[in-house]
Amino acid sequence: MMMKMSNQIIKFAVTGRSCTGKSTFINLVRDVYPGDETFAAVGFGDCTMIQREYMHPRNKHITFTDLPGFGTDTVIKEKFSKSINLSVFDFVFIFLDSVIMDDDIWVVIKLQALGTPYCFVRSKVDIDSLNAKDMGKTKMKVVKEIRKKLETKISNHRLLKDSRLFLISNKKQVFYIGDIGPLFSFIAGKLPKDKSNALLFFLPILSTEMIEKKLQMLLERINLISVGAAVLSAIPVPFLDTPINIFLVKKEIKYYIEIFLLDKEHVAKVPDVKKRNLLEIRLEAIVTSGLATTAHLAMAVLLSQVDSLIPVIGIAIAAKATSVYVRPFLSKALLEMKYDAIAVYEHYTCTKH
Ligand SMILES: Nc1nc2c(ncn2[C@@H]2O[C@H](COP(=O)(O)OP(=O)(O)OP(=O)(O)O)[C@@H](O)[C@H]2O)c(=O)[nH]1
Ligand SMILES: [Mg+2]
Repeated sequence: MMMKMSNQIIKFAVTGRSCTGKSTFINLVRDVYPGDETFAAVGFGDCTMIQREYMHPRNKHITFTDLPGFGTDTVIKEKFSKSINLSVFDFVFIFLDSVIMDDDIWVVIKLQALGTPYCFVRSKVDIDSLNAKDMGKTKMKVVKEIRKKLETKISNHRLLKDSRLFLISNKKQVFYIGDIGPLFSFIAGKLPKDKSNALLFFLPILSTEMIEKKLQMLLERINLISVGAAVLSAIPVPFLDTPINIFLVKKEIKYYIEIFLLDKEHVAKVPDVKKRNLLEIRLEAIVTSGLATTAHLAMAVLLSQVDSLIPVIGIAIAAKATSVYVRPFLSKALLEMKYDAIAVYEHYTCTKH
């Protein structure tokens, strides 16, 4: 499963008018910051002049191609058309300004002909929200109005009417205003299952909804890992303390830490993170004792004896027992880590403020 995930090739492209936040978005979804090697330059318009592919820092098969902003004097449609092959992409984001321009429609027609999924994105809703007060409106009202205006335009247009629109902010602190969660749920629905799982695995946590989605994906994985552990332990060895089980479970816990951003750096400043102890080098000891408390000790002794006495019966029982103990241990760890992930997310995005 893990192998499958890291081998999935997913090619995204981001296109749209200049200065609509494309490069900023590409940095956001890869969780890279100024100074990082693959940080995409952002600016004040006409910033990205040539097509460039940016790899996900933890998975080189997931790429985001930053296309030059069109609709400016320097980047004309014909040039775009000649030098850019839209057919290679799995999904295309079309970034909008406050209005939909002919160039945007032109790209949609191209993508529809190719059968490539796409959506419109309008970024910078945080700026609109900030201005809301001056207009005597609430933040939510302003966002609603922008949505209504653009959606009316989309639904009234013969070629655009099935297109989806997402309003987002590229600023992490104000995610709670926009549609960043629904945007990625939409994309996941447009990709084949293996690709959408890979995306869920490698995307940074951009919303609490995403934490829930990651959790569901990981719970599905537990069935596989516990079956995997069971199959491995069916080689007649005492089941509970086999190094293979511990190794697998430890590896799985390490994935959770990575996916839920519970690594040392992220949790350092966050209060109330319960699973902090999992970060220590004692991970193996924690996993071993965790599994031992889940298992009923007398049962364990009995089973390991059966195992050596009657190998065939032993194999079946030991395999079953392992999956019975690994599954609850991992599910419990995962559920606890979910709450920690929410605490970390809220700490860094200030959703409570
Ligand atoms: N407040 C706010 N600023 C944003 C947001 N997205 C982008 N910006 C800012 O908008 C400016 C333009 O962003 P870029 O990411 O360079 O835009 P681009 O679409 O890549 O522009 P070109 O490369 O010229 O086509 C930068 O100053 C960004 O910091 C957002 O969601 N909120
Ligand atoms: Mg750019």
